[in-house]
This record gives sequence, structure tokens and C-alpha cells, in this order.
Amino acid sequence: MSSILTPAFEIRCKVNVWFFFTNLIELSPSGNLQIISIKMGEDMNQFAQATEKDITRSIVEEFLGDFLNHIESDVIIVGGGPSGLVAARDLASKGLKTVVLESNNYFGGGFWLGGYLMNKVTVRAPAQRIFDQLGVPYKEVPAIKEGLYVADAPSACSKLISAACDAGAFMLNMNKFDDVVLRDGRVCGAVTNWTPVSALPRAITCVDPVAIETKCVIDATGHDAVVANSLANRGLVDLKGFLGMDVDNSEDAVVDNTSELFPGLVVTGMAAATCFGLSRMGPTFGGMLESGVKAAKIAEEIVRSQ
Ligand code: 48F
Repeated sequence: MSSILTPAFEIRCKVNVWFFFTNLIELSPSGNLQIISIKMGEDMNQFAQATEKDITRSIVEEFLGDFLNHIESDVIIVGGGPSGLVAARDLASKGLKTVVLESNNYFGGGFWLGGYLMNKVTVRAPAQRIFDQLGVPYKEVPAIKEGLYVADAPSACSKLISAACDAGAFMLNMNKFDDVVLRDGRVCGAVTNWTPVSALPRAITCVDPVAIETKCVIDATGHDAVVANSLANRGLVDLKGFLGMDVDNSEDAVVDNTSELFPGLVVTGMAAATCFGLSRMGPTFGGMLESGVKAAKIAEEIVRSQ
């Protein structure tokens, strides 16, 4: 097909592109542009060779290797919201084999947004210390209230996810907690299935889940408290349900009540509020972050005592 550009214009365009990307063009003594090297330009589009089977094999081998390595772990955290991710960071950074089961494609839970679809999150002192640890930029708003801090939710959430990954937690997204493994009166694992299985038409939902074993499970599934509910449905625990909003009291109460609800099961974040009948707190996250810190300490004690 013939070009609609004049040859001179085409050459000028090409020279400009080369100059932009390679900076390997100089003025000759006569004042004309000349290309002194095209090596970098040649390399730029040369990816290493691999075919489809190589890519598939890399994914399958790496995923199954990691999965096999975690079918028996120290701690399984169900729910990858703020409380679960802080617990994952702390446990994995202490060398405990830690799995995070998350039903969504993305981790972060309610931490990507503050309230009302506005992506600013607040914490109250002393929880800004966790922002400091994560390197999250934030600002105090003393004109509104002393000790109240605001940060960009995408920044805070992505840094927290990254901290859990960097610490070495095994992050299993698109995995929906289905049930507990219950042996000798203690929670010692999680039954899980791919999240899309629960969305299949009824006629083809006979896809059995699998189970992974552990020394301790943390319920970090937020308001739904799905792990605790799997025990409540069998009459093994009594859940009170969370109360109306009371920001000032609820954050301390959530941290105070972060505890081992049942042998082998620790509850954290809003799951703790649901279990113990505490007030909800709306879009402030210090209680979630500090609850995750406490849950990790309790889980570590449980693991080390076995
Ligand atoms: O709801 P979520 O962010 O829990 P959280 O750590 O924090 C609560 C706050 O976001 C906010 C609040 C306080 O400021 O009121 O709501 O207590 O995260 C819970 C995570 O659990 C996942 C869910 O997708 C979310 O990422 N989850 C829920 N059910 C399941 C699950 C399940 N069956 N299996 C796996 N993950």
C-alpha cells in the first residue's frame, strides 16, 4: 500500500521517533542529523522467545508448587481486607507459613474506598503508626480534630497488600471459604472452592471443594463473619451481630474483643464486631489495622503452643 506521507516527511518522523527513544542521534559537522547507533533501538522490541506452552507450564508449575507447599500451613486468614492483610503481614514476616484466602479477584476488602464512594480513608491516633510502617503518605486534619489522619485509599490499600505479599504470605484470590475443617473440637483447616463455582447454574454445581489444613484460622471476613457463622450454624458458638454506628467507642471495642472465639479460630476486624455485638464504625480504619496486629499476636501464640 502506498504511503500518503511524502518521503521527506516520513523520514523526519522516523528520525524524531528514534531521537526520542534512543537519544542516539547527533548533529554531523555539516549540521545534518545522523544516526550514530541503532543498537538500543533494535533491542527494544526483542523479547526473549517463548511459546504458549512455556507460558502455560510456568503458570501451572508455579501455582501448583506454591499451593502444594501450603496445603498445610501455620495460619489461614480468611478475608483479605485491612484487618486480614495486617495480620498476614505480621505473621508472614515472623516466618510463619501464612495463607490468605480471598473470594474476590482483588485483595483489600473495604480499604480501597473510605465512606460514600470517596477514596480517602481516616485513622485516629495511634493507628497512623501503621501508615508510617507501610510508607503511606497521610496528613493530620487538626482543624477538624486533633489526632485524626487522612490518606488516599488507593495508596494505603496497595501498600498494605504489597506488605503482606513482600512478607511472604501465600495470597489465594478467587477462593471462597466454604466451611471449616473441624477435628477434636478444634478448627484445624478451611474448605475452599474457586469463587466462580458458586455462580454456576444449579444443574452443574456438584463441584466438590478441597480443604487445606492449619494450626490456626483467622476470620477476617468483615461484617459477614463467615467462618464464625459456619460454627454458629451448628450451634457451636453464639454470634450477637453488630450494632449501630458509634465510631468513638467501637474502634477500641473491636481491638479489645479481637480474640480466640473457638479453639483454633481467632476473629478480627468487623468479624469481631459481628461475633461480640459491637458497634459498627463506618469509614475509619485504625480499629481494623490494630485489630489485625492483635490477631496476629494471638495466632502466633496458638501456633507456637502446638
Ligand atoms: O470487609 P473487609 O474490608 O473486612 P475488615 O478487615 O474491614 C472492615 C472495613 O473494610 C469496613 C469497616 C470498618 O472500617 O466497617 O467495612 O473487617 O474485608 C473482608 C474480606 O473478606 C472477603 C471479602 O471479599 C473481603 O475482601 N470475604 C468475605 N467472605 C469470604 C471472603 C469468603 N467466604 N471467602 C473468602 N473471603
